[in-house]
Amino acid sequence: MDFEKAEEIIEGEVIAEETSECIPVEMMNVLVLGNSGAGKSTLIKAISGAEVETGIGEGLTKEITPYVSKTWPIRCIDTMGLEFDKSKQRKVIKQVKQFTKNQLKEKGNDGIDAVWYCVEGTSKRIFQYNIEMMSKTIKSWKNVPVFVAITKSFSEVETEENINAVKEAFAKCKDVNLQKIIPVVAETYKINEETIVEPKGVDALCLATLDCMDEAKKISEENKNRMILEQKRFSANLLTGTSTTMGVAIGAIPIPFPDSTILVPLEIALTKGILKIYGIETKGDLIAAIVGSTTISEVARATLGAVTKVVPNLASSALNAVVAGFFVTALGESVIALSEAVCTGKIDVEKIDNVVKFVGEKLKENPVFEFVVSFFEEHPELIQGKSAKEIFGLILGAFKNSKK
Ligand SMILES: Nc1nc2c(ncn2[C@@H]2O[C@H](COP(=O)(O)OP(=O)(O)OP(=O)(O)O)[C@@H](O)[C@H]2O)c(=O)[nH]1
Ligand SMILES: [Mg+2]
Repeated sequence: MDFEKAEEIIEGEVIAEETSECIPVEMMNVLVLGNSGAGKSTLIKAISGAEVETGIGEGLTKEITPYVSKTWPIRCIDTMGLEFDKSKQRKVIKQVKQFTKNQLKEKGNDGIDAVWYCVEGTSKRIFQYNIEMMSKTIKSWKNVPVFVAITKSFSEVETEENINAVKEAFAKCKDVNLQKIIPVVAETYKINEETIVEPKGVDALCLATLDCMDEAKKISEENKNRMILEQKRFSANLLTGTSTTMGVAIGAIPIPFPDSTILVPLEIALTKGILKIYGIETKGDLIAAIVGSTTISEVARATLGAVTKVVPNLASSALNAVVAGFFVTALGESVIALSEAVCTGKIDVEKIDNVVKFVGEKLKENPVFEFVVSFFEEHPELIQGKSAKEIFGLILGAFKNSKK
């Protein structure tokens, strides 16, 4: 397999910034179909790493758009929702055909290699009519493998029920080459101030898709493992991002958070969620040991103390909120580092003392704390009259810029 890239990239398609070095030229073209709002674009965003427009409202995606993943040798083709409306359905079919004819085939590509059909896991309804419509849309690609992504699979207890419902609905549609049904959470889902559902299933969907394609079978195990780890890191960063926002909100109370337990449920949820993303089995005492470690609270206390000294006039709730946010970010990053060390055999998760020490060291090493203190010191004028959320955003933006 040729590992050069870029040659077959189609004009006008969106490519995530840092395409991995070893992406093979043989890119798989995956057509993403499903009803409007099912979560097609959100799924693509989680796989490609590119900016994809998502959101509420009827029929957000209007044009067929390809996105090349920065991790997987997959080009996801985003489409308009397959609505009940026959004319809209015809438009989708027309757009897809035009696209494959004009763009993919011209480049000597075989067209569509697989279809991801998105079914919303929360809707509790799978209409036969929609499956038939999808089947009609893909008729031109004889026997193309179809993967059902049960999107927004937030509830673990409903997963099996949903899988069975999809199986039942597809059993009546014999001409669809159904390969696998995979529950997916593409983006972190926040249930309340301390409960979050972490992303899942995205790597399983990509792997299953690659596994059914001859060309992709030639990808070395080493490259596959790298792709899986990259995808997991992406998901874990999404979870850390949501948790950080929650940390800022929770931290906005005047009691210094390192001395109270207000942030603990969120810290537990974040740690547990990241380990789960990486498929690391843990016993309850490991998470409690990480979150309860004295090094961790010392880092939080020292940062809060240093910041308070620098800007004594800023409301303590704002200070607390900002530091709490950065603390959650740093904890997330440390647990991601731990998970990768466990997955690559560098650390044994059973050795709790080593694990706690590792996380503590990573947390202490995180440059964000020093940056926060010096930002407050150097730019007291920038924070005047701003809310904790605004100050947090300002410092985070400056920190990201400083890393570039
Ligand atoms: N938290 C969370 N929200 C999701 C997930 N998947 C989809 N959503 C939300 O569901 C809504 C619709 O998602 P989109 O990805 O825009 O749906 P779509 O299928 O592309 O919709 P159209 O472009 O209108 O056809 C958005 O508000 C998303 O944020 C998920 O895994 N987690
Ligand atoms: Mg969309």
